[in-house]
Amino acid sequence: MDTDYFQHKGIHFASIIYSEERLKYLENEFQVQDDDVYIVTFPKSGTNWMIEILSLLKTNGDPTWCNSVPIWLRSPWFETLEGQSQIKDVTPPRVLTSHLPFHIFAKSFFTSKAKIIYIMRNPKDILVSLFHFSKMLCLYKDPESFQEFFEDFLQGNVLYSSWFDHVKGWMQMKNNKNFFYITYEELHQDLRGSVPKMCEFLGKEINEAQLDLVVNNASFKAMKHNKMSNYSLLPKDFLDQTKGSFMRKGITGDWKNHFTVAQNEYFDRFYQEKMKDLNFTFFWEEM
Ligand code: PPS
Repeated sequence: MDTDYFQHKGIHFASIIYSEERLKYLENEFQVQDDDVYIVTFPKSGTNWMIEILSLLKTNGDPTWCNSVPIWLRSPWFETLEGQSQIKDVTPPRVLTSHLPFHIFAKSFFTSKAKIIYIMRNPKDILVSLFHFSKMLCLYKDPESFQEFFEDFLQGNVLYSSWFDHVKGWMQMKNNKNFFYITYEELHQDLRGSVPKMCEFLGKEINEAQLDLVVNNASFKAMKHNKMSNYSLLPKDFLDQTKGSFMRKGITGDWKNHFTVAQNEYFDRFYQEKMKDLNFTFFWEEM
């Protein structure tokens, strides 16, 4: 990690879009509202996909809002410096987005009626997605090699640090009624079947025609072509999409095209060791 990063309570942040002061404020003073919904993820888990789904649910599937307002204004990033002013402009009920780990999330959430939707993804695919993303995003040093990035990811030497700790931290909430978890892989396999589960959690009623609209308008193809959702409105010096695409492949199992047999075996050993005390079988482990 280079000098533009700082550590806050063991987690790596980039000074350009975060500050220690704001992180402390969010943890200790920010007032979560009872009707807030937070989309929480480790980076590259399907965060923006979920923002699009929830945006469409808000409009009963009508894509006008998604097609006219940038995704980061529909659901501002909770902990970024820019998010600070954007959150103030959101009309309640707010849907806010965060990559924060459990141990530094807003304390006021835990005494509120607000809800969290936590999305997880096979960490092998996250690693690959983040590797490509880090070549485009100014917050990252261009990785020297896939092998170097592979090791950095396992050691938590990336923004937001360890995927393993993030998931283990948040999954402590798995039996809490205000916490809903789902995987990228489940969304990918059956979006039409997954959306009603989210609606039930959110207390949202939706008919079949509206469900069709949500599913169609939140598809990879629709989002890739929507300039409000594909981050093409961001300046090139922040996100350089001549080096790749934010909406890159949108598939499961792309790690198979990147990992060597040795890297895969090493990853599996590392994963088993790190996750053994969680006692939980993830959807991608059964695929
Ligand atoms: S970020 O930067 O952390 O906010 O990224 P995040 O949105 O969490 O994850 C980006 C990956 O999600 C894929 N994506 C989708 N896949 C399928 N369907 C839809 N609609 C969709 N929207 C986003 C996106 O392509 C990134 O994954 P990769 O593997 O890089 O393609």
